Amino acid sequence: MRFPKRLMPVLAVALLAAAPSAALAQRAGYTKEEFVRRRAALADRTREGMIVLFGDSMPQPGSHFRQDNDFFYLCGVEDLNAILVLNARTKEAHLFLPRMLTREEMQDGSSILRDPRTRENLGLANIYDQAYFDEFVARNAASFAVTWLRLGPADTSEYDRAEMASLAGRKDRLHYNAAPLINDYRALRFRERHPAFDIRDVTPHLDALRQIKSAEEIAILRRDGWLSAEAVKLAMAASRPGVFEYELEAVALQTILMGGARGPAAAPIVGSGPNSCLPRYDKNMRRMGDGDLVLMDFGADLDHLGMAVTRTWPVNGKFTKDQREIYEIVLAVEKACLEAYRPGGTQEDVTRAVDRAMKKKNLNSRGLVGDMGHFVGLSVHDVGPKGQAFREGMVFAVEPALYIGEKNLGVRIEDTVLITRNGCEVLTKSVPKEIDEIEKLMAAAFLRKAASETNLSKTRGIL
Ligand SMILES: [Mn+2]
Repeated sequence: MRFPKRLMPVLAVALLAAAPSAALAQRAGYTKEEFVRRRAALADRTREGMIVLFGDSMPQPGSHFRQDNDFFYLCGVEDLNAILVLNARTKEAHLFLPRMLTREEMQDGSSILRDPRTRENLGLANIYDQAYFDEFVARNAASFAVTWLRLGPADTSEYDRAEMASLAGRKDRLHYNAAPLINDYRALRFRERHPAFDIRDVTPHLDALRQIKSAEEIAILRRDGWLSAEAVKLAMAASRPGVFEYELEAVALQTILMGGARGPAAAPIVGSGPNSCLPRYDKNMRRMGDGDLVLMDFGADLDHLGMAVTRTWPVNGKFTKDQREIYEIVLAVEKACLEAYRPGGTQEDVTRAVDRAMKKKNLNSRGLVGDMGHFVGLSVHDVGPKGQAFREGMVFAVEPALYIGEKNLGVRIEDTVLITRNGCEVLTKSVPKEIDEIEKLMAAAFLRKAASETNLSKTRGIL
């Protein structure tokens, strides 16, 4: 039996009353054209076949729903359980969404499926009820003969694909946990249902596109860099002996939320005293003592883009001789790294710059740990092939560190930089890192406790 093709899709959309689309309003920093350009660029790379990408299906407990990075990158849709199909030849994009029950709509508000402007708003060819997906594939089997799925792991706001895969490996050490990740399961299901299709991996193409930031992304990243730096600066000003680590986290969180961020991009790290030597410590429950150093690693999730900035400072506002010595080494190394971040530069150039900086101080770089750099974008540890030369539009976090456990003395200094035409722009520069600047800021804060409240008003409504 043959149905007329054009009647099949359940396009109730046009018949229903217009409802404001919350999902679109959230994307303050992006235009429709941005998503159209991204899809066209992906289609240009894959050239043939259909690209199928599934959106996230579960809300994150205790926080706002945050869409899968690759899915968001291609269409900006924040609804649950969406599927995007992109025809690589015609560049037409089709979105599949679940039809919500009346009861769900009364509680969550209606989805963009209800909004007759959605197709136009998102530059899509069609919006279909999700229930039509398998039939759509079957009807267009010739176009799907080559199908591009994401066969690599999904990244998150905090972890890149490789980290997600290794966390899954850790989870599966206990065989009772060994269920496949949802992304792998979907690829298996699709392959099982369509054994004749030539299934290819779209992940490397997504990674290649995501590593070069667009003008719209750069504008958001600049705001995010300033906002995240301001958050750490205010936490610095709020530090004094007797204050708990989580109080600094609270100051930073308030700052970014007031600036329109949806939350932190990664779990905030505030490690004082012995905790400053644990690179990934994020319990943040210790009361900070006189004479301790505190290390804070923080970044906002603003318009779906992350940020990374780390500073280390003395809780009482004054560096001791030991602290100063270690801090100056890490600071010299960080500055040397930043010099090497320019178009055409490589990781080897960064290593050489670090060696030169260390030699100047009659030290070798053996004690230095931590990544010299990682991509930043939709994820704080963003995707992208490692080991290439730096190119304009790439964004990196630079984060040398020294941890001296026996002295409870860990120092990390991290800035996020954008590679520009002839060097790099430090997006997180507004939080001090020079010793005298830090000491001055903290002395002023001690004198004027109200400083943090006054400064906080600067971050309001920056969107
Ligand atoms: Mn980092």
